[in-house]
Amino acid sequence: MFWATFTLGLVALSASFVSAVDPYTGGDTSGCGTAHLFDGLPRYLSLDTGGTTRSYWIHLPSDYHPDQQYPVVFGFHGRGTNGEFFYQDTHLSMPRFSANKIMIYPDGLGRAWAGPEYAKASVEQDLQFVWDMLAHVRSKYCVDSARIYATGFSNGAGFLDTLACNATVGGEFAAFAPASGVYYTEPDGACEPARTPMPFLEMHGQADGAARYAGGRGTGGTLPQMSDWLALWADRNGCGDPTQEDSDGGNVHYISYDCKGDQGAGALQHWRVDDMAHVWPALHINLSQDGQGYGPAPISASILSMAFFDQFVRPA
Ligand SMILES: *[C@@H]1O[C@H](CO)[C@@H](O)[C@H](O)[C@H]1NC(C)=O
Ligand SMILES: CC(=O)N[C@H]1CO[C@H](CO)[C@@H](O)[C@@H]1O
Repeated sequence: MFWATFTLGLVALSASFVSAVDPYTGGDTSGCGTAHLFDGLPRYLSLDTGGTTRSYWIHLPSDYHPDQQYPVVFGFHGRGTNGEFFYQDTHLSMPRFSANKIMIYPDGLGRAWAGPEYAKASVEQDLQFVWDMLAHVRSKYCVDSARIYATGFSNGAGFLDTLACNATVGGEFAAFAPASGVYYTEPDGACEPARTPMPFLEMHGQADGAARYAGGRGTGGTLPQMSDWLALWADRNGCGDPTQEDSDGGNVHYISYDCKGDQGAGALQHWRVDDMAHVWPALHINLSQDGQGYGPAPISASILSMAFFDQFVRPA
């Protein structure tokens, strides 16, 4: 089966990439050594950030060990929903996706993330929220600061681009995996990523009516064409020419770039699915697919994003 082969391939690759790089060893580990209740169950936390109370869900592995440093994955929801919807829709907390990771599902202010015109928070406020969540999580839980990642859907995916373009806050992350993103803050002349490359895996449907592949006017401003978005990150990441593999009878196109740096191999990847609508891609119909009248997708964003993250660390 295509998926089994592909996933095994990634696992084989990941060992060689990671060993070639010295991982970052800084970062607050004061949250290590404390046992918690509710391991393996979602927990709702709140914090003060810039004078506002904001909230997020956290999910620890069911066999959480207080002295083990865990990778952390943030999942940013789409517009009009919240962190709880995102984890229910993506199933990302299930052990088959994230057995060894701490999952974080933040709530957007007014159910949206900064960047588009409809957002309630400014870019500065939402970046500050991410910064403050990181400090909050590290002070309570045992975090491997070389392995902090972010995924998201639609408006939440678009926010990952904004995050990666900010050297201070985005620099805390090792890789990004947006699905069906609305990249309203691109092209951003002020995009100053912390490192080259900032690894990105993007998944997008060509039949997406909300985050249109061809770009143009969206509900929150002007969207870039996806080909232009890819070219921007290929340039920022110092990538060479891409390779393309087509599958599923020509419906699925996998585009991969090798870029600059020790972790440059595959540091920019894109899955284009011709018949796919505005959904979180999943092999079994989930809530976002059901809402769009779209059936099972030929790719799984929950599998692909986690496998992508396992290939990258924040370097020393
Ligand atoms: C990044 O975001 C923070 C928080 O909004 C801001 O203070 C900072 O100026 C931004 N830019 C850079 C380059 O870090
Ligand atoms: C409505 C819903 O959530 N449907 C499915 C989403 O996908 C998972 C598997 O990844 C199914 O278990 C759900 O039933």
